[in-house]
Amino acid sequence: MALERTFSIIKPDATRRNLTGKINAKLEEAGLRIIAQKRIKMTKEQAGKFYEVHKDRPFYDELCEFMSSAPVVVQVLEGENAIAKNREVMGATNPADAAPGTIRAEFAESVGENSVHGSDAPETAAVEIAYFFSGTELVG
Ligand code: YYY
Ligand code: MG
Repeated sequence: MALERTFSIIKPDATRRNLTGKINAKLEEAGLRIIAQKRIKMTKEQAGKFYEVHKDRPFYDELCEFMSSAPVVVQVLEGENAIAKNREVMGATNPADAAPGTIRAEFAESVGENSVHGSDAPETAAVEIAYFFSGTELVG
């Protein structure tokens, strides 16, 4: 398979606990290359648009509050099968179900405050990357 790109966020619970480096080490050890990265603070509106697909879910408002509560690190990851590989290294959404050694198993605090986001498909990866980065910021 050719190189693929995916979008990742190190979430507020993780930046608060100073875990950016530890999470990046896990991504890199899994063979993912961080080809773009920046630390930003999202507005609630920005988080709301990013997570619009979940707008009718009961956790939506809390999720948008949380994602705008502290800085996040937005990233583009590149590698063979990067979307699936990142989902694998992230672990399950609920840390109680996440496989040992995964980012969420080691660092997530709860299903809501679960340390990382990762795109789930090529179409969402493309949209999510373009939401935060311009083409010239991606240095593969
Ligand atoms: O892709 P992933 O982050 O693993 O899960 P999603 O089902 O896309 O949900 C996005 C986000 O919403 C999740 O990371 C935490 C939050 N959330 C929640 O707070 N409570 C749930 N029951 C499900 C998801
Ligand atoms: Mg998702």
